[in-house]
Amino acid sequence: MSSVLRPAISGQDPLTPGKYRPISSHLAIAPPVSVVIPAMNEAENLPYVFKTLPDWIHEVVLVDGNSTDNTVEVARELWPEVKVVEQRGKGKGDALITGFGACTGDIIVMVDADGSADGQEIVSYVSALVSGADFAKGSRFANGGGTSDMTPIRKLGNRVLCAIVNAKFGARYTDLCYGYNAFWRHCLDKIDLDCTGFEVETLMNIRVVKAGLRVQEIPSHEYLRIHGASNLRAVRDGFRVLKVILKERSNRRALRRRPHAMALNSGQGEMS
Ligand SMILES: Nc1nc2c(ncn2[C@@H]2O[C@H](COP(=O)(O)OP(=O)(O)OP(=O)(O)O)[C@@H](O)[C@H]2O)c(=O)[nH]1
Ligand SMILES: [Mg+2]
Repeated sequence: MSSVLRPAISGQDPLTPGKYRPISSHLAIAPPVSVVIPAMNEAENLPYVFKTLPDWIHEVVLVDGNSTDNTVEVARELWPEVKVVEQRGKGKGDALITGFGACTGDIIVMVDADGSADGQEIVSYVSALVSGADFAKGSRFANGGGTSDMTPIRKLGNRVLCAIVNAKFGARYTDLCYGYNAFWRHCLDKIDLDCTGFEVETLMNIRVVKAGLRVQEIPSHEYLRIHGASNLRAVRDGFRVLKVILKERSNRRALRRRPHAMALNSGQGEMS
């Protein structure tokens, strides 16, 4: 009689199940998960944010944007192991890039600090990643998603900008400017982020497509900001997003005109 050896899963020894941690009643995972929270004067909202975070998270990285309230103290009180990073530059994009650099997990999840994101959804994002996606992109407009926070003007702007990205980059997104996303850390090497403001999510969404990464949308519900005022200015930030789209588009054209550069780029992923 011949014995059948089970293949190792992702290079792990299947006989050491202790490496796998349960993240739901039906799923256990091995990769450590880091959660990055950009926060500027969000002390009042942090109790709601931390309350929803699952206890199987490997680490929480809070990027403080020079808050003048007690954001950092409250975070430390609520999650004593929190890794606090002080932001040197300005803007949400700058904060996220700083936070990503401080993460030690294999999977990184981006969560806003205003109470609009439900940490219980993280399991859906992580499930998609361990099932084969490179980038799990939250969507308020995919079936099952929703928003209690967006004004009609923001919805319209997001829809138009999303349609432009789909048309110009061959994406099939249902949402564009949404801050709840997750990805394998190796994606950062392929998207080389370089922006400072709220356009960061758009830049990520465009670059993952350009890099040929596997993107899966995750239906997500955005709740109302609980306390405090929005840092986003719809018209100003809408134009910043448009500027990023046009810049990424012209970079792509420039690459097409330079076959040598195109060949080098295609080694990192296929441009659609
Ligand atoms: N560290 C840091 N965090 C920021 C900065 N700007 C915004 N944030 C955080 O980024 C997240 C999203 O910002 P919001 O002001 O909620 O923007 P929004 O979600 O588009 O708008 P509303 O939810 O409608 O208020 C929040 O957690 C903010 O605290 C910044 O310059 N530095
Ligand atoms: Mg918000």
